[in-house]
Amino acid sequence: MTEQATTAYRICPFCEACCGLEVDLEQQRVVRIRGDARDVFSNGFLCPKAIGLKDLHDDPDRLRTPLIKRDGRFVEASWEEAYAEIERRLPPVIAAGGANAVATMLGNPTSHKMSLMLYFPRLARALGTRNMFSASSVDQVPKMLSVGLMFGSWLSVPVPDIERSDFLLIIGANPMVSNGSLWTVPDFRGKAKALRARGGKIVVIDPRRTETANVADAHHFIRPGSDVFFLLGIAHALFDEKRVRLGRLADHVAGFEQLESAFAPYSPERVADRCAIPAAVMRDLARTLAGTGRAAVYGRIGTCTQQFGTLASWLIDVINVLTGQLDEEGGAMFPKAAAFAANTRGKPGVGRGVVTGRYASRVSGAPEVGGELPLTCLAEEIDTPGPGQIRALITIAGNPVLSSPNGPRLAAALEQLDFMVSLDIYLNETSRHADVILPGPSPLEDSHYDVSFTQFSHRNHARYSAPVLARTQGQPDEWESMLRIAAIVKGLGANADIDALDDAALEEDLQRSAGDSAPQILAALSHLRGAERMLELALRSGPYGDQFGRNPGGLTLAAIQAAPSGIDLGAMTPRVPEVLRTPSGKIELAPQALLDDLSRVGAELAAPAPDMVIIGRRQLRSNNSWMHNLPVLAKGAFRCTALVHPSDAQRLGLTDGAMAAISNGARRIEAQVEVSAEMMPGVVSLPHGWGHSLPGVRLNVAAERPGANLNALLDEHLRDPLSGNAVLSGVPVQISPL
Ligand SMILES: Nc1nc2c(c(=O)[nH]1)N[C@H]1C(S)=C(S)[C@@H](COP(=O)(O)OP(=O)(O)OC[C@H]3O[C@@H](n4cnc5c(=O)[nH]c(N)nc54)[C@H](O)[C@@H]3O)O[C@H]1N2
Ligand SMILES: Nc1nc2c(c(=O)[nH]1)N[C@H]1C(S)=C(S)[C@@H](COP(=O)(O)OP(=O)(O)OC[C@H]3O[C@@H](n4cnc5c(=O)[nH]c(N)nc54)[C@H](O)[C@@H]3O)O[C@H]1N2
Ligand code: SF4
Ligand SMILES: [Mo]
Repeated sequence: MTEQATTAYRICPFCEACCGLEVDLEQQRVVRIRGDARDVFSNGFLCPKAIGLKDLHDDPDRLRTPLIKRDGRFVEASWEEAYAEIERRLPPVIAAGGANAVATMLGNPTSHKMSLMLYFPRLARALGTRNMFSASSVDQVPKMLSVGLMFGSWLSVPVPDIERSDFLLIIGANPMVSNGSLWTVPDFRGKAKALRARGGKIVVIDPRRTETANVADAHHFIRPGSDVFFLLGIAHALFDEKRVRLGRLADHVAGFEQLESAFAPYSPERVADRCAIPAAVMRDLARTLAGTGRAAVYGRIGTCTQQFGTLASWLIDVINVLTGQLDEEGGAMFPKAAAFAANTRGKPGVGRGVVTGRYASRVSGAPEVGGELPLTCLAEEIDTPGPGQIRALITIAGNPVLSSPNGPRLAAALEQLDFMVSLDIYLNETSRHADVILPGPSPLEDSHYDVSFTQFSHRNHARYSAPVLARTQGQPDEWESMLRIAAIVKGLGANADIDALDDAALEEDLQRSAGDSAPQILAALSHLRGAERMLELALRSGPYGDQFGRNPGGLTLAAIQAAPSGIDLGAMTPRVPEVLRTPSGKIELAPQALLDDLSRVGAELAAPAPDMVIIGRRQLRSNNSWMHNLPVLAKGAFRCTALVHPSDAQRLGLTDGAMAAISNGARRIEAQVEVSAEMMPGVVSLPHGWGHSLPGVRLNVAAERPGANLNALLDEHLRDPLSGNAVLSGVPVQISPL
């Protein structure tokens, strides 16, 4: 080590596990990345992706200056030129078409960037458009909706208390690879091992025998898209066998009386064929969940991205309630985040709840959910002429051309826009359509606090990362870029005083939330600006905060800054009824919209299984669409393969390693076959986020092995009608050898 050697600490921004990393530096260069053994939350765990932070920072393809498209080609530009171009072209679109003529699309990395999370609402308010889209509607909106209806806020997701649990039923999730989702649980492997070592059991329900199934006690194949039947079977069995016990929650639930009759038609024996899981398995699981000590049901992507996503998400928590496992130690519990959680604000125990459908999308009439419209409606809103048509788009850390069903239609639609801005660090499949690209700083040059994932963490904690490396001259924070665009939209011009704008917005917020104490609080925050100032406000007024002096010793930003490995805030504790924000102050077990949707289930009960259906999967050395350009992750065996069961391979004439055509009506892709007994017969699995062979992108490493785009095959019209979430799982396809 040389004299200049230092160690810095950074929360990994690549997945929801949010591991604390130790970054060794020499002369402002990263020489080593390890898990931070002293991290109060992740205790030294890391996965191979973390090492990619260095490659990302050093990636010559990562954008470091804005790009402006001139005569069809991108040229490097200064920040002033880029903002000037936005000022020249965006306001006329709004003047001509109104606020809704501009759409926004928020992608997944937004949730890993404090700056984007905290300031997008400012930009959205300035724009005032209803055309807001995000990756949430190809992901977790069904869960947000079900918990919103049941518990009163969109992010009140119960998570398994894995360290004290004796039994986990994991449905449509592969935390061994994904490292957990809507469940921030670094080192799932270690925690699963510990659970089993103390005599606990894990059961996995998945159409593929996954890496998680391999560390579980049992695995059952399920016909894709049929989780709702399986869950109804379990719920039915709980009533049928008189195993329902509400325990402490009995006083805090509403709608209980309606459940038994709602589940009556779905005995395990009746749904078994439909979901391809024997009735005895469902009955046995019902018994185990109700009878063993502490247990939790957890479901993720597989249970959300299907036509009954909201119902399946709801039933998971209904079963947790009916078995007496919700809000109990070792069951499914509510985290209590140190900052930003809606379920720690306002009056405890009661609230306005959530509503949907305050407006609908113009073309398909899809209801608004959580202030957003389904991402699968974006293309039609652009390419269908008429009043209210989208004419400009701002994408923020999103790559919907690869991540959203029927990407090719969306790509064509983006070409028709009058103007497009991408806040993105790459010139990729989506940002190539932009007129201006504004790159954010590398994560190593950026500070961080997990605004979202502290709300899903299996243990409460507060951790802050200061920038590890100095920023390139002139590189603004992403919150500044968003405020600049907001200023332009408000007619204040590209050179508006950003600090003054930031102050005014915060003052307005405080006026609403703090009333008379607003000036005092503002004064107490005056040493900070931007995202840090909002963080300080949220921490100090949060559930562990110092309440601006009223709770001496409580949390402040300075306190967590002084603890580079974080502050532990303890295991989850029971929160019902305080956590609830429903108008009734109860857990709504039987929201009418969900009961009504059961009629769709009844109609589907007899639907025959198609010959072949396609599902997705995630991979350890890959992250959605955007990490295939990092050499350390891209190396090794080719991963964008279509897994098929040996019996299907034989029947369809498919050979391991050979190419196959996969088609869905007129849509067709070509992918490399991998024959694997881990697949359920009749199901093919292909990862999403590949297909880096489109012209005009600057992803030199990814282009070497571009892979196939699963979403070029999927249908943008297939949605869960309640949540608007895309159907990505269980779509019928044909496969033949090339
Ligand atoms: N068929 C199928 N499709 C799926 C899924 C599936 O399971 N199957 N999964 C869905 C899910 S769960 C998700 S979350 C979505 C993801 O969908 P998206 O969010 O649209 O896609 P990502 O691949 O995460 O792309 C992230 C983009 O952010 C950029 N980026 C990365 N870091 C930064 C940064 O710091 N600042 C800025 N401004 N930009 C940055 C990247 O360059 C990239 O363009 O995909 C969905 N699509
Ligand atoms: N390494 C890595 N980690 C990631 C990501 C990544 O791309 N790479 N992406 C991140 C993102 S954005 C998210 S949202 C999370 C997702 O986190 P997870 O939900 O854990 O992700 P997956 O690994 O896709 O697991 C989904 C599982 O559902 C199964 N499945 C598919 N269809 C069905 C079905 O109809 N029913 C049932 N029961 N199962 C089904 C699939 O076979 C798969 O094993 O992962 C995050 N973490
Ligand atoms: S598990 Fe997720 S957060 Fe942890 S090191 Fe890997 S990518 Fe980063
Ligand atoms: Mo996601």
